[in-house]
Amino acid sequence: MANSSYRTVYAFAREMYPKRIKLEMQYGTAGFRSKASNLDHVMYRMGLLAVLRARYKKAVIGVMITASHNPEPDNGVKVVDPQGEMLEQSWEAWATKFANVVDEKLEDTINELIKEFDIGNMGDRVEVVIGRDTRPSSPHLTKAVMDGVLALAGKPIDYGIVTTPQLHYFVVCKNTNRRYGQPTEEGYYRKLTNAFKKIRGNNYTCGKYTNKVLYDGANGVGAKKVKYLKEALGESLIIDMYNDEIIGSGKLNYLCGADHVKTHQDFPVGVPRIPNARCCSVDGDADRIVYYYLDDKENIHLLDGDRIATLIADYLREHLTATGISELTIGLVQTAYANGASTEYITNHLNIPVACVSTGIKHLHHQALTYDVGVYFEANGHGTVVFSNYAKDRMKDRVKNESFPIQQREACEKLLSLIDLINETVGDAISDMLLIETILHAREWDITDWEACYKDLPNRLMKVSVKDRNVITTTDAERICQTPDGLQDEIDSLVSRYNKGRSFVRPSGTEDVVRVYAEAKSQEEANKLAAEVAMKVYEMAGGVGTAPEVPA
Ligand code: 16G
Ligand code: MG
Repeated sequence: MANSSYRTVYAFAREMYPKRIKLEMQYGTAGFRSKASNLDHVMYRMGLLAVLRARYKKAVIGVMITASHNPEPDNGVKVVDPQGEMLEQSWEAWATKFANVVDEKLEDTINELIKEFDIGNMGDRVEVVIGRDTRPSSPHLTKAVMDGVLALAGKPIDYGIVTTPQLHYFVVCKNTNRRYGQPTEEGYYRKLTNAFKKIRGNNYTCGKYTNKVLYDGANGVGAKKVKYLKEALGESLIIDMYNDEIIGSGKLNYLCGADHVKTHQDFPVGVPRIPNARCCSVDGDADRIVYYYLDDKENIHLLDGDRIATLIADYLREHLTATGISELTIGLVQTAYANGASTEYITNHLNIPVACVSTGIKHLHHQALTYDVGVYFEANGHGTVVFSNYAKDRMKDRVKNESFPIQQREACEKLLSLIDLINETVGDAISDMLLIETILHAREWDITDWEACYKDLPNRLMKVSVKDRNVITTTDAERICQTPDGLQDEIDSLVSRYNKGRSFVRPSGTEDVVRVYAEAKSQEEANKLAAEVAMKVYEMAGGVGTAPEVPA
């Protein structure tokens, strides 16, 4: 299409999505998030941006409409790059610019980007695949994205309601010419369940492991999708589903879901309180998962992303060693939120190198790619494993080569099946659950055996409202605060008074607050340290509203 005609189309479409609000939006760690009613023009403009990105990369681009664990009136959007990664950082700034520019300047901004990246072929019918979660606002916002795609003569493909990781998977399938799998929901379930059944065999229970899990679907897409999975799994894993009231119930993430359980260390509503039963919760777009159980005294025991990472890394390392391919490297990636006890356990007991990076999946994923087997998890339960092509090829070669010992060839075969079970494109609650269940089954463990690996240090998370959260800047993977001047010295001095104390502060990427994390030997000490640090932030970084309360 000639430039003049695409302009006519999009100028017409633009009228349908005028920018009515002044609110400045920022493309953050998880794209744009806001009240759904603020997002019409943003969605339309992300449709435009996705087409330009697809033309620039000469590949299929994804757009996911979701606000993850946020409450139902919110919504959001993020752009998925060709290999399933989050949108490249330099384009985040363009996304922000697109979202905020006044209507009259939109066309100029588009042209600026076309010029900057020398995007010549404005007639290419590039594909943009679009998915959405179960929020009532999502169909309407999908239409806005699709109109944006059409306005620049791209080809929108609407996958309807899917999990965020499913959308990442579709993008990668399409961009690898289906080598990664079939770009359909059915293809996704088939790939995961075939691998799961192959690895676990017909022995459904093993030692202390039982093949039943209580599953909290957060009243979202994770509940809807697990229904299909249950059918495909049959008796091999019995998933007792709770919190599956879906569209328009207003209950999405409400007092349930992975974020609620992790943040409040609180057992979700809707799940039966059965002592020692293995439970898991996913979040509103099913890219996070945490496990937990209630003990006989009804105390909740949480097995979060750190536990999941150690369980997986230990198991993979064992198999990797068994392959006999000695040059393959394994590493584990965490953020500063990882419990100090987990880092100590991985380093000193598992002997696996640990890297610490800034919060946000793109940072973890990127670092994980530097290993042949890169395990990454945030403490909140978002993570996966990535394998290098080199590792995959070496293992495939060894399976076929009969001159290697049978044990080595079997270890390679097992790892290759595990790779099929894992959604390498992004953290995926459903795939992670199947992987965790596979490992617990292989270990013949119940959930308390898993918990017994190490003991978490008590910790506390707080937030502080400040006038401008950007006055806080950090370095060293967010562990050191650079500004405001002197704040880090104050934190150091507070921390030094506590046994096993550790604390850091960072501006949130998704909410207008500063987050404070603290851990120490006892819960009382962790609470006190967090409150003291929060108070320093309040005093030195322009706190607003009520000051944090510091226990005596
Ligand atoms: C987003 C990130 C998540 C991170 C969280 C931190 C992705 C896909 N999601 O949800 O990884 O843990 O933000 O939120 O990157 P915060 O900046 O508000 O603490
Ligand atoms: Mg999520």
